Amino acid sequence: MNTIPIPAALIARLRNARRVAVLTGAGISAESGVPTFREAQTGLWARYNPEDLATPDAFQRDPKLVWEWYTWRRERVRQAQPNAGHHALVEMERHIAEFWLITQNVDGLHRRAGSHQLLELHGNLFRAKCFSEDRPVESWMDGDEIPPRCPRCGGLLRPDVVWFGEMLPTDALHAAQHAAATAEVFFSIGTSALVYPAAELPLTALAAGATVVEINPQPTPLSARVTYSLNGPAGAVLPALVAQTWAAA
Ligand code: BV8
Repeated sequence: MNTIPIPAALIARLRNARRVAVLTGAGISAESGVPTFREAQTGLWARYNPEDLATPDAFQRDPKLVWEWYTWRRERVRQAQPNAGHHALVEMERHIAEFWLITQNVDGLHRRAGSHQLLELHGNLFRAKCFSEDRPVESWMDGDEIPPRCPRCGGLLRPDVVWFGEMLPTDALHAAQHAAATAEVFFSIGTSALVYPAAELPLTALAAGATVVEINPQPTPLSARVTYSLNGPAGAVLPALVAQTWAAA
């Protein structure tokens, strides 16, 4: 656990930090067995590019196909468990006075791990809303009609996630932008830093003078600009960082 060396200056910075913000992407769920967003999809879905399916046009063209893609993803996530990276962020939250966990993920694994100060920028796989009314439904029955119908108006249900070309939930986005602008330390974990406006958040933190830390086994467009680049899987780096910062203290 402590094998991964965390820079001493970062440990000291974290120990004195009051305001910390974390942005996560699909990479933090990779070690839970949930494929990342841009990883080659498997089985039936191998022939589709996720960015072509995660759009309102794709749903209007073929609502059944898009709804079944999300059903497949819900099943994958149901079989998954939060991993050591998710749990390390729950521990980090305990040590920081003003902590925000901003996620692009729609898998709900941070909530299942026990994170509280959580902002879901792109929605959640396990919620659905009416495509016509754009209003959430409490629950739905997976029957023979796919996608299921809205109990209020009979319109088609869709996953309550943010598709490409759609606005992010305003409250969550504004809270995330404020967290990024005021954080003393900002983490970008398991994201390719390609999707906007989420990818803007670490740049906002940098511009405000925060210490910015990237955790990713691969380089990203952000890597050259961050204060610290920890090149490893989140499930190993985060527990080491939390142990070396707070357990030893
Ligand atoms: C919008 C939900 C505007 C659905 C998703 C500038 C400004 C505003 C918009 C744009 C802009 N430029 C372009 C746009 C359009 C677009 C965009 O950003 N396109 C990109 C591709 C260029 N943005 C939008 O459309 C956004 N909407 O801004 O609307 C608007 C304005 C006016 C009026 C109307 C609208 C909406 C974006 C949200 C799209 N929805 N998801 C679903 O999930 O089905 S985004 C999707 O990508 C996922 O949520 C995912 O989280 C997100 C980002 O991907 P990552 O999480 O980074 O995952 P990825 O697979 O890419 O990378 C994984 C990383 O993990 C890798 O780096 C890998 O190395 C690393 N990794 C692997 N293993 C590990 C690991 N890291 C750590 N540990 C490991 N073990």
